[in-house]
Amino acid sequence: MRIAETHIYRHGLPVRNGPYRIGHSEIRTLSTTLVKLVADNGLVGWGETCPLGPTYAESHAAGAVAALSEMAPGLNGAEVLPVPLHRRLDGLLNGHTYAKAAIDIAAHDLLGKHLGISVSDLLGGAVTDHVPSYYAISVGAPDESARIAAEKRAEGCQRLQIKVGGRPVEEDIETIRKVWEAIRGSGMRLAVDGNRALTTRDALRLSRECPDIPFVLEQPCNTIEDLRKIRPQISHGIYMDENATSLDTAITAVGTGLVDGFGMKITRIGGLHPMRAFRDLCAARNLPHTCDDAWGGDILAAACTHIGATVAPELLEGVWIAAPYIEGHYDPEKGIRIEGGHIKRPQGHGLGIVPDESLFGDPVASF
Ligand code: 0XW
Ligand code: MG
Repeated sequence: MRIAETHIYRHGLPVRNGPYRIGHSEIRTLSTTLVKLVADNGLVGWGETCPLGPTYAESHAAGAVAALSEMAPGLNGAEVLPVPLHRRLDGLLNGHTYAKAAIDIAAHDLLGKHLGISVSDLLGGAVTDHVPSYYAISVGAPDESARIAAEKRAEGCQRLQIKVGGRPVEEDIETIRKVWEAIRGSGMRLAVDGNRALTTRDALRLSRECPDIPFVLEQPCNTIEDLRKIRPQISHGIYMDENATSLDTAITAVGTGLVDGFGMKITRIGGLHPMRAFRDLCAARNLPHTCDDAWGGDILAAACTHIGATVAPELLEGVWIAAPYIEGHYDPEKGIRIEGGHIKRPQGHGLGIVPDESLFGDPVASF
């Protein structure tokens, strides 16, 4: 099976009950980019990439369209098999993994449909149909954060992530303490995510002033050097997120014992094919990790859920999806939803969803 057509769409995703606040930014609306691959046998596969605005990572919505438009002419006739496809993509454009990921995801959707199996089967096989999710609490007032934490506890959520940074560290510490009081004894796991916004000074203070609270500190500071500096000085586990921009970086972080786990995004590492290798790298060193993306609708949510379903349950820190912040679904019937803190693994071939493409309007580019 080979690629015959590539179509690129842009679609607005206003943030429901926004803004979504993280250390460096406040998000009110996002623009996602969708890719439709049409194969020479007429089958269709969908992919998506949705940067979390222009400052979260080295990616942005217009950049996704430009990168995809740069690669698309060279995709006609390409085999829809991950290894040769990634080699072709790398021969068409250096880097830009967040754009290549949209093609990778569409290719997995196509291949699953062609073979009559799900994407999780393509990735080695699911170990659950009931994939745990987790909830990220925006940077907010301590009491409001604690109220949300109690609400998520009541909903059966198994893990919470508290966003910190971009304000006096005393407020972060008060928020962490109040959230902990709301979930203590529930068995819920806790991450404190700085999204690169904390100085090493404040990361150290936050850890030292909460020695009794068993959270992991996720990407507290901006650089890998910062993580190296604080690593020997704190007792809390450290997870890498934004710094893990490639398998190469992840291998070094794992091999040097710099981290205790990861928050990992499929589009940042380049798609489901490299994400599978990352999953197996973490399994080899018994390192927990998430299977997330920065944002995105049902296509990215399905992709994250499929790979998440293949992770050893004791290592899966959950699948974060943006569904709670998005009005409606691309697939009104099989859209990806969180129920009781879990996501049902999509059934059916490929991604297991059928986007209503009338939502996306006309393609911004077709090849
Ligand atoms: C919680 N997430 C997976 C979703 C937001 O994009 C931020 C991200 C994170 O952990 O940094
Ligand atoms: Mg994170």
